[in-house]
Order: sequence, then C-alpha cells, then structure tokens
Amino acid sequence: MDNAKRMAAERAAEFVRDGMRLGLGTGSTAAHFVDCVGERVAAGTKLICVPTSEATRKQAEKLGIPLSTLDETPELDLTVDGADEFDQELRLIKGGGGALLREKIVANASERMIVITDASKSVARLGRFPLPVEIVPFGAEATRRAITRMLVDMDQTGAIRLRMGADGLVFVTDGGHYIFDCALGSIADPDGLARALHEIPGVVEHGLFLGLADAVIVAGDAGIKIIG
Ligand code: ABF
Repeated sequence: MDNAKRMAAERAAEFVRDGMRLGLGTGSTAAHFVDCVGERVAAGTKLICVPTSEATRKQAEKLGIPLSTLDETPELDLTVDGADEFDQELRLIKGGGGALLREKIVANASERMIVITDASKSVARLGRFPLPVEIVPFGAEATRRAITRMLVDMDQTGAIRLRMGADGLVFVTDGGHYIFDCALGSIADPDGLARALHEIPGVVEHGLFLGLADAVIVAGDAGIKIIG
C-alpha cells in the first residue's frame, strides 16, 4: 500500500513546474508528495509552497522547502492532496487526518487540485468513510443534535461521534475546532448534504470536497490510473 502511495505521489510530482506556487496536502500519501517536492527543491526547482497543516509545515521545513502563507500567496497554481474516499465524479471525502478546513481553503485557492490516492479509496457512492464535520467547541452538544435532526430529515441516519485524540482527550484541529465523525454508510445527495451542513450554526466546514478535484491519480496493482 505504501508503495502505491509513493507511486501516486511521484506521478503527481511530474506536474510540478519551476516557479510554481504549490499547496501541500496532509496525510501519509501527501507526505510522499512533500518528499518528492523536497527532492525537486534540492535539485534547484524554484517553488513557493503553502502547507495545509502544521504536520506538513514541519515536514516541509525539515526538507528545506520554501514556505509561504495564503495571506502572502493567495493564488496557487496547484494543490496535491490525499483523500479518504473518491467517486467516479471526482467527489471526495477528506478529513480523516483532521486537516479538512485548511485543505479545503488551500484547494479552493488553487488553479488545479490533483488528488493522490490508492484503489482502496474508490467507492461507487460516498459515505463508507465516516464524514468529518468540523465545528466550533462552543455548544458542541447542541450542534450535534442539530446535525442529527438535519440528517434524519434527509433520511441519512448514522452515529455521530466526537473525534478523540491518541491522548484520550477530545481531538482539536490546527484551527482550534472539534470534529464529529458521521458514520452515514452511503450518501444519497452529497451536494444537498453539503448545503444543509453549512446551514447549521456552529458547523465550520465538512469533509465533502465537491467540484474541487481536477484529477485523481490512483495507484493500484495494475499501476497508475488518472481519472479526470
Ligand atoms: C488528507 O489525506 C486527509 O484529508 C485525508 O484524511 C488523508 C488521507 O490520508 P492518507 O493519504 O494517509 O490515506 O488529505
């Protein structure tokens, strides 16, 4: 599996051109891409990169990758990032790594977004992976109940769990928020669900990435496939 992730990352690195402004994704697959970018920088390629998480920022710093922020570089040429699930219409579920808010902001600020992943993430319909929903800590239980009511109205039932960290405490995102993982099983109307989530006070963002990915690079036993 890790070899597949590395293969997908190396294929994405072929799209990197001298002088590009890059968004650097988060997760184990994206970490391979950051390694590839580090190799390109070491070989003299001039790049400016915006990380999507503190973890990616630390990795990039160690590799000597020139970093910027979205405030300094609000328009990016290309973002390369992982995903937890993708369908054939290039719709994604992301956020298993807890970085969905910055990932979505960076992807939206990019001319192109390329997703790097492996065949195990491919689904006919989104929802097998629990949908992450990022919320402000204030009134979390009230927000959870509001999300539950909305899901019942959309005939989308499933457990909503507050994400816990490895330390046994509530997981807190780089932005200081909490995450609910919604085990929906299958999402009938991703666009409708995305809209309904944004109408709930307290919801900051969610892991449905719709209309953001321009291509998905899928590595599997049969090699590399590019969708889109
Ligand atoms: C990140 O990549 C997250 O949004 C997503 O959860 C993760 C996938 O991780 P991995 O590449 O380790 O499977 O963008």
